[in-house]
Amino acid sequence: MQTSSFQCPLRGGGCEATTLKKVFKILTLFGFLSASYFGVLLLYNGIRVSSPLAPLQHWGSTGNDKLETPAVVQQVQPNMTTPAPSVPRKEGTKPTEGTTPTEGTTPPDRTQPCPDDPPALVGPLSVDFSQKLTLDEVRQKVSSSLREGGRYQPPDCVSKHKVAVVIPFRNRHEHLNYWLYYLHPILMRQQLDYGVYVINQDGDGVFNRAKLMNVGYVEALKDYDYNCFVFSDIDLVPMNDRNLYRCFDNPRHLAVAMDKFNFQLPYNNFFGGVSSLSKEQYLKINGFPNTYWGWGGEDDDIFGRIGLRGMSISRPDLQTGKYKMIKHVRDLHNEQNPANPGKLSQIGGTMDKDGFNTLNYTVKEIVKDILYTYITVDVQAPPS
Ligand SMILES: [Mn+2]
Repeated sequence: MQTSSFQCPLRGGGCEATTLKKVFKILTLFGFLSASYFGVLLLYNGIRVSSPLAPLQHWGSTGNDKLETPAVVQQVQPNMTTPAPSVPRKEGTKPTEGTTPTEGTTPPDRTQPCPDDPPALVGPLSVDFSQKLTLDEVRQKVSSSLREGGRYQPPDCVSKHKVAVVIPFRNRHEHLNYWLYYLHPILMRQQLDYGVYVINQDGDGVFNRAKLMNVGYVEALKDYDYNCFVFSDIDLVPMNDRNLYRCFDNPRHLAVAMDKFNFQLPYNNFFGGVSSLSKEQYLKINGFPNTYWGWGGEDDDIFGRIGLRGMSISRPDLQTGKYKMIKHVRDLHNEQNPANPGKLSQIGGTMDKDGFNTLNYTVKEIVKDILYTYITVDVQAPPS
């Protein structure tokens, strides 16, 4: 028998159990069919987008690359205040030729040198650290054109800037995610032939930023014939992609206008944050001091070395050189060292006795991620 609380939906109220059942069956069948249809559609799209090969094959061919722009592009695009009319879209997200192109695609022409002025640059960028990013999210968003170890080469020209970006590091994974998320697309638009080296100080001893940078220099050169080194703090993201992460006729100070210093140089000789030195410039000053344990002084020492070797400092203007710093509390085991400032007057005597030629350390582990090369190193730090 029918249960009576049921209300007949049909006009006229002629609801018979059998009619209802039929209607219900048809509806169920229809629902099921459409669900499966959508399921298949979704699956198909999902596979196509996430397949690493798809964009590669696609970009290998010339011309019509408008249809299948991978998800990466849209994700990176909103960070630019200057909406970049199709140019960065094309340049900024091209994958490298690094992975062997699959059959049937014409390899990109890599015989031409890249132009001095990278065409895809957009200028001011909006940088925002309010939303947390996981490493996986960053991988999904920016890694499609990278090679293992955080390596990249422009797909369509030969870059003369073979840049190792060296980041002294300990316990700042959250910052690293932001850094990778913002910097990779910028460095790609700058058409650099680059690799990212995160030099992680092992243990809880006193931190030594300059020594880790020396380690990065040596270890990066074991990978590739880099001719330029950019040394960057993990928490500094440029707000303008025209701030070029390359080397110049003189050592370059890039972080000239940090938000924490009200977008000004804190003092004239400031060389902290982000800097670049060619291989020759680096060797000319015997690299960096290894003896600045704890916070402070090492950047001033490097500035002193540069002057004593007759070089000057190159800098971008204050607009181009804007940086946003990720806010943080002072790290453990990186206290300000009162011994450091006193060493600055001695640089003339110490430069040749403390630096590249006296560097010693032990590599504990090298991990190659798609986004970076992560080198954990024992720098023989004094206990803190
Ligand atoms: Mn900082």
